[in-house]
Amino acid sequence: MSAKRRTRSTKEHVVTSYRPMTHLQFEGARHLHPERLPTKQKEKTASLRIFDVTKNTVDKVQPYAGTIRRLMLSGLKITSVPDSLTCRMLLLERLDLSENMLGDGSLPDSLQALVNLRELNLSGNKFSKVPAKLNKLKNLMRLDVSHNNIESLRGAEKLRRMQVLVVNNNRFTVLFKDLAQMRKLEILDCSCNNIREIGVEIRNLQALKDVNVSDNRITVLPVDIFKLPLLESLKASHNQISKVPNFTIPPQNRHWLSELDLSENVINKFPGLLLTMTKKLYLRANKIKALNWNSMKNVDWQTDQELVVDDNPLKTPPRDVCDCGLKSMLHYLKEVQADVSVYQGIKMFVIGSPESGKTSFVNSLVDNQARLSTELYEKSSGIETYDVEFECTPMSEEDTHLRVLQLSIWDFCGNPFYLSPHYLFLEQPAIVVLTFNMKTYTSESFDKMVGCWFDWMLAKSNKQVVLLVGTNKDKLKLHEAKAVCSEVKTRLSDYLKKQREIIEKKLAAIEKLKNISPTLQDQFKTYTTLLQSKFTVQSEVIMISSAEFIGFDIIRASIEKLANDKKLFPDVLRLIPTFWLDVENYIEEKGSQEIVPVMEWDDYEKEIVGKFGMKHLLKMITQYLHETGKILWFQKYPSLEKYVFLRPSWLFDINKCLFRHDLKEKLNVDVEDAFKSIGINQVKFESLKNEFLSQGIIDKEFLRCLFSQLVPIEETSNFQFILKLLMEGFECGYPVTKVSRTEYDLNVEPDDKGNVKATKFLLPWFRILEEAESVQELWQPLEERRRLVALCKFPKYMPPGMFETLSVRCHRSGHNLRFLSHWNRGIHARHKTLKVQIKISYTQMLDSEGATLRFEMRDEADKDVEETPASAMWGILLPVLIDFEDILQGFSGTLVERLMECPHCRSASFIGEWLTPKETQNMATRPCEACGEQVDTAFLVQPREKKRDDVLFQLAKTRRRRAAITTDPQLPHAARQLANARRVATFVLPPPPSALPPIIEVRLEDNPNLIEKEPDVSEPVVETQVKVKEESPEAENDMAADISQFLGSRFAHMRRDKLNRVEELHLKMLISEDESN
Ligand SMILES: Nc1nc2c(ncn2[C@@H]2O[C@H](COP(=O)(O)OP(=O)(O)OP(=O)(O)O)[C@@H](O)[C@H]2O)c(=O)[nH]1
Ligand SMILES: [Mg+2]
Repeated sequence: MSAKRRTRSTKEHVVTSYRPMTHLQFEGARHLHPERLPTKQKEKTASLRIFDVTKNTVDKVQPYAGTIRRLMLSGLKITSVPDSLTCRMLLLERLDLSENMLGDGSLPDSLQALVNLRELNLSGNKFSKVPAKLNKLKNLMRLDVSHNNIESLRGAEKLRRMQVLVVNNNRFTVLFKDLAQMRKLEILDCSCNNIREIGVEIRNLQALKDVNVSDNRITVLPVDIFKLPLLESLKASHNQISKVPNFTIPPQNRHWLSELDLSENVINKFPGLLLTMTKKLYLRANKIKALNWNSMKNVDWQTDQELVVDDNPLKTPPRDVCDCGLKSMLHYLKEVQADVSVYQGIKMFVIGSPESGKTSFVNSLVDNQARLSTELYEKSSGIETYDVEFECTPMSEEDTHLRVLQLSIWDFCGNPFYLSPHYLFLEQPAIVVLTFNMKTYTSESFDKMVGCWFDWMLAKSNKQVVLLVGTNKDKLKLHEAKAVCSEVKTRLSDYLKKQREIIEKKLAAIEKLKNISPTLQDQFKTYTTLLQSKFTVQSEVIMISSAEFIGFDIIRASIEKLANDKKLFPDVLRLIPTFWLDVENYIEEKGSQEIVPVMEWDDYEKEIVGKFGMKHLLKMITQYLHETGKILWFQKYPSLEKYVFLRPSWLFDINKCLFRHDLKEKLNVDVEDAFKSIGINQVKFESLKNEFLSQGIIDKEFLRCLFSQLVPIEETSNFQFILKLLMEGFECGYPVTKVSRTEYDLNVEPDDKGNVKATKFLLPWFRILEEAESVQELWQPLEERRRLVALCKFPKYMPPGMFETLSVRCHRSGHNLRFLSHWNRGIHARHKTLKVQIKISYTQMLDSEGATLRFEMRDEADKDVEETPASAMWGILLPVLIDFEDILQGFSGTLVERLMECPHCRSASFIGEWLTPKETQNMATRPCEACGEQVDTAFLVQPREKKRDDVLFQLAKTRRRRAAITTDPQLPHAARQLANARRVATFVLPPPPSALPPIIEVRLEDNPNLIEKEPDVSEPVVETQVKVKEESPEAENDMAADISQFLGSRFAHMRRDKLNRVEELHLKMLISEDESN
């Protein structure tokens, strides 16, 4: 786009003209063209074109100088602009100095004074820098510095009014950083440079309409560019773009691009999504092998859209089909699609320490080529998802059936901030890839790079399937990399051994006891389950390099092998009925259309069943969609089970608005006009921001600003819905009110109608305050009063976020607590009716990663009148404990011990029996093992009354728990209710048969014969074998048969995994009880 060199070098004269001139450079900018200036303004404009710059000419111009608005000096071979020329041209609006021999320092100082200058053309000169004076030209709107040798825009970066910027054919390597302030920029041409990336700053450039970044070295197109609301044309051909982001744009922000040119790049996956937003899509000369129906099915057949895919190694559709245009491609793909089988896919979570190479790994895997993430805009936050399809290797040579594994890859940001929010998503079935950087690995860093991630994963559940991946192989010699991997392997097996030892010790301690209470039994059962570690770690560390694309064939093979493992993933790769796929497509489409793609279950059920019928299959299909990452449905979380998230990425985006490690930096923004319309100016924004960052208290309006990208600021009802979802569904916080400048009341009382109207919310995750002195002032005087103390000890690891969730639950009205203080590790509250204070806090153990959570109640009643009875305290404590147990249910891999403190010596010497308190309840006192004192059991277990049942029953009812797993009619009423409340099965055996022999041996064995008898039971079934010692062999046989019959009726049809050491233990107990009789 070089301007024509004007070589007419006449020495003639000065020409002044009132005719507006055509303006080649700004061809694209029609709306800015001088021709389109309001007529009045146009008439007044005086243009001056000079064909000669001898002193004589300049002198002649002087008299006009004060009135000249346009000065054209192009193609005059001038090497410097005389100061005298511009010094008096104060009205100058346009200055054209193109096609000269100007270089750095050749512009006059007087240029700075041209406050009216709107347009400056310096193209085709010899500048190596932008003239520093330009920043002073505050009104400059159009700047052309193309065809120079400029490397950076420094010197012009402050020109906030810039609308058209032409910098093509220079030596820029970085540009976007310097554009950050040009929020009015509409046209940007930076083609033919060495620019490597389109920086995050593009987000600021919301006015952009026309962008040309072709002929650079760009490798990735950021999502943000597609989110620009006014973008019409994007030219990005002749770059090294390998990937087009897989993004979703809320429907209200979607608009059509008239043209998108991605020709001559290295894109290997057909970016079908772009067809839903582009009239003309050019993908010529890339590396695309196939177009797929899924990404094109939403294209409107009637439109005159254009798709150009010439010069790609395309296999489907065949070339002749492509040559006939988009419609023929659509026809072809639709037909082919009809006989393609679809198999169930799987999720793959990629976790690991920050900068361990997760995103690079994922990108390389997705793109099937080396891809390093670049620091600027690919630094992760939250979760990013990608979909990949792998063709599975045929099972045998005859197997001609092509099976495709659909992998939904979730790239988790490694920042420790996310450990808590990401727990929600860490679920089976999935393959977990744990990455660590082999180059920076040292023996000392094992815990930090690998160990802590196992702690994190296994706390949630020990059923994890893990691939260990060492990255950065290119930076090490082979023997070094191998040494690192073998060390990691050894350390990991030591780590797991240690984990086992801890549990085994606990088990041994219980087994030694003479009396095994139901609580201990329960603990025993949990420990045993933990011991039967179901998680699978690939035996060898896979070494990869995302820089050189090494090791990815092994990764693919390992993924395929795991996905094919029916024991680990029984449903993966099963054939999906077409009916399910219809539902899937329908939901996917719906999800992409809704601004808030969340449905409440009842509506969802009504809609899907109304359309497709088959009500009885709905849960199964929904579960399938959830397991394959198409939707999110947290059916294990009572507060969330009623919501179906039709588009997972939407939830991740919502999370990213608030839960992000770099929130502080992200909040350094200028407020938009839209915010001002709801009364938030910059000053207010700053003060609300500070309130949030320092107190963890977020204002509703501030939250609205944070979400404005996803929910337009005027959409109040959508915002209210999200707010409810966050506070009630996700239990992120609770309402508070501001009392004075520095004080808050942490309790908002409902109005007469029971509605809570709140404008501020406390989010415990952001509450960084330490315990205040005021807490001790109220707490300390009660030191010697009646107390009830329950403890939850986590000997190994307390999963992050537990306390925060608990604190939100404790705040619920059902608990009747009035919060007095809430700090980073604790809450302090008073009961609303009883005179009791409660403090819940946790302390990290100094010598290990373990922690102790302490629930302490202290009586505050007037001592002389009447002390608060222990039973009343239990009435407050028990619901809190049960709430906590409910949270623990989601962390089946977490080792936790429940204890009660001795009211005398204050050591945690009693087992916490709040779940199964039968035994101690029968006693009046119990001796403390630490001090020997007899302790009133009222302080150790909740009183044995119907009341306890009621508490549990109420809790179970209000939380709408699912039915109990067990339906054993022999289970006593209270136990059954408890089981209901906790959603676990409890086994209660009837009394033993009257005459048990003195010594017996019970062996529980897998019996393969039984499997044959019951073909539908896939797990080995257990048979009991009983040996008895009696006087005569006949008597032994008879007795053994009796016992077998009794035990057999209990266990014969029980699956191996259900029958564990608890039952064995139970049998032992029965026997020993009988012995003692
Ligand atoms: N040479 C080399 N560099 C790598 C490799 N993998 C990652 N890197 C570089 O390491 C840095 C971090 O990589 P990322 O992939 O962003 O790391 P991450 O684990 O996603 O980081 P977070 O998302 O912030 O937790 C980047 O600068 C990458 O270019 C590799 O295999 N070889
Ligand atoms: Mg990352």
